[in-house]
Amino acid sequence: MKPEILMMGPMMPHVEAALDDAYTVHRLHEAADRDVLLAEAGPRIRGIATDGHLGASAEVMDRLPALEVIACYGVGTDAIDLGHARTKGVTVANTPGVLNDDVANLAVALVLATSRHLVANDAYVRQGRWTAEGAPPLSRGLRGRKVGILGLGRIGKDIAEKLTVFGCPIAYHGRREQEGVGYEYFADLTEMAAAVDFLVAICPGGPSTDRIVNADVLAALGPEGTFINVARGSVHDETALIAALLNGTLGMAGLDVFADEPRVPEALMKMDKVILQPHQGSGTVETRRAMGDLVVENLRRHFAGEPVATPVT
Ligand code: A2R
Repeated sequence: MKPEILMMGPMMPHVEAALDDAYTVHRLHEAADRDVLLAEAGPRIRGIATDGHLGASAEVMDRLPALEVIACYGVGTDAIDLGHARTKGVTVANTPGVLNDDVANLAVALVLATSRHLVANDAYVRQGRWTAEGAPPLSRGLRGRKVGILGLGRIGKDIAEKLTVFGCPIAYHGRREQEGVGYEYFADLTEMAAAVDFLVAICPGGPSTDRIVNADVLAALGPEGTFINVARGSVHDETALIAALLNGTLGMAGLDVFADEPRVPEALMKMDKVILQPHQGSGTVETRRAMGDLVVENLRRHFAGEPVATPVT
């Protein structure tokens, strides 16, 4: 008999096909009545396939007394109640590593696009302003402009390496200084913001980083500074961010993540000193396929009695 698993939302077709092949899959998003599905199939469900947005709440876990494993499509596990999973002895796996390159590339793209006014200048051409008004205001170069990375982990290190090639000195902030890392360390985030031209957030979401980029940090970054967030929308204080951009105490922003996705505040949509992306850090065909393969592999390993490839510890 195939093990039974719960799918929290739609997944890539190749992932759904592989999971259908190996398991009896209960699709929560397709259930006419979720309560009925959980009441009927809940006691037999041994695994959850989810993503970084849908996660897995304590409430859902409690409806699944035979739950053994949660496989998350994404590296961020802030939507999964990890403490509850631990208490229940449930293994949690995510998809770290395979998305580093593309998330880092998007961060670099946002650094380049903000500094060179890429989106505003595109509009400038399309609106006929180049012919009507002449050349637009000059943008800024990158060489020598310092980048502070909030969260120098797997992805953060890739961002640092890529931006070094552009001639950017790198600094970082985390809860501790890392051994063997040559970049300048700041124990205080506000102090780092005051010392850099770009602040790039790539730390996990969750309570410990909730609105860590607050009004003080943004003010320290300053009118010539740019804030880039490819981490989680919970990491910045969105009200403070909008205020700082509106009153000019912050220069620019490049945002791939928002406090209440997919809703983006109207105020941000109206500003041309902000570049907006619909949470696409890992959103390439290649990376999403690799993430999907890893979800399938983690579940396969678990049900074969092997340790998952990428456990969340
Ligand atoms: O604090 P440290 O030294 O453990 O450094 C980690 C840092 N970090 C924090 N920094 C400041 N305040 C915090 N409360 C805090 N918590 C964690 O974030 C570490 O350098 C970095 C996370 O690195 P990794 O665990 O290797 O994660 P990865 O794969 O780079 O992904 C980062 C995040 C995901 O959690 C998603 O939210 C997003 O990228 O896609």
